[in-house]
Amino acid sequence: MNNTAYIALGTNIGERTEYLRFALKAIQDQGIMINDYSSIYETDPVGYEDQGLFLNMVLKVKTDLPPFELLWVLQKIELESGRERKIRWGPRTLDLDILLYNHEKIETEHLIVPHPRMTERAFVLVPLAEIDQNLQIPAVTKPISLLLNELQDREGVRIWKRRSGEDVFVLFES
Ligand code: PH2
Ligand code: MG
Ligand code: MG
Repeated sequence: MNNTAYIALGTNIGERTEYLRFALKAIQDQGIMINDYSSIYETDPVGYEDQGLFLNMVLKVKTDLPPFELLWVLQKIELESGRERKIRWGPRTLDLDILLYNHEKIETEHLIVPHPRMTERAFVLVPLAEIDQNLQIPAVTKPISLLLNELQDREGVRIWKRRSGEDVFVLFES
């Protein structure tokens, strides 16, 4: 497993925890190794505001998949969760975004890494910083902690289930 990627998970329809659990299981079943994970946060919707609250979290994974194959696998998992694409930034059963892939910069029609809006979104940066405060984002000089301090919407991101221990699935035990 030679590559390190960070993946953001989001869900705001139905049994949100079940969609997160489904995603984690499906990611593992694809041979992608979950190396670290954040707490689960409940977050106010950003962009399109007339929709339900999200659950968001971030994973650090190790994978042999090149970026486009990783994207393809994640999109397949989104579809298997029953996701339909109707409104941009609208409600979704499951959204799986590649935030970072090693230290690469990728700019293509279907995949942009680092994720173009990640530095503006507290629902991404708060869980990401929980995994690695000192993470360096390619082409961004400021450390995550400083980016976070500049964000207005941090109060829209509230801890919902705190991470504990090595095993990500402990998050789903009541
Ligand atoms: N995802 C979006 C748009 N807005 N808001 C929150 N709080 N969480 C999300 O994951 C999210 C969003 C588009 O992907
Ligand atoms: Mg997204
Ligand atoms: Mg997406």
